[in-house]
Amino acid sequence: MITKEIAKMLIEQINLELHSAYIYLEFANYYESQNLPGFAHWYKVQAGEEYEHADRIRHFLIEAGETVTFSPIGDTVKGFKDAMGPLKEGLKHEQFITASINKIYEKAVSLKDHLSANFLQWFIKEQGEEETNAQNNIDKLEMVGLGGTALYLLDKEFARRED
Ligand code: OFO
Repeated sequence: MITKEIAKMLIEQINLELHSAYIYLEFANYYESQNLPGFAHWYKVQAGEEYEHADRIRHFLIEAGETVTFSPIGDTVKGFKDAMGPLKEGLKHEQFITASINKIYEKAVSLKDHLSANFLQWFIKEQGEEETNAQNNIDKLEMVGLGGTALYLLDKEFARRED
C-alpha cells in the first residue's frame, strides 16, 4: 500500500514525535522548578499532543500493513538560563520537525506514494500551527519581560491551555 522507503521514514518520525514529547516534558520540569506552573502546564499539554502525533503515524502504518518497532529516544536539553530558554528551544525544535515532515512529504511525492503524501498533509498544516504557537509564546514573553505582575498574569494565561 505504501512504499518501504516512506514506511521507514515514518517510523523514524514516530521516534522524533516521541522525542518532542520528552523534550517538552523536560521544559515542564524546568518551569515547575521556576514556580511557573502555567508555563509547565502549557508544555505538558504540548507533550500530550506530540504523543498523539506519534500514535497517529503508528496507526497509519499499522493500517497500511507495516510492522512498527521503536528505537531509543534521544536526550533532552537542560540548564536553561531563564524562562525564555525553553521557548526559543521549542521554536527551533518545531522548525526541525517541520523540515523532517517536509522531507518525507517530498520523498512520498517523488515516489508517487500518494497515500502517504495525502496522510502527511495533515502534519504539514499542523507544523504551521506549531511554529506559530511557539513564536507567539516568545513574542508574549518578550512583551511582558522576565518578572513581575505581567509574568504572573502570562503564567495564568498559559495555565488555561486546554488542547
Ligand atoms: Fe509533532 O509537532 Fe511538535 O514536534
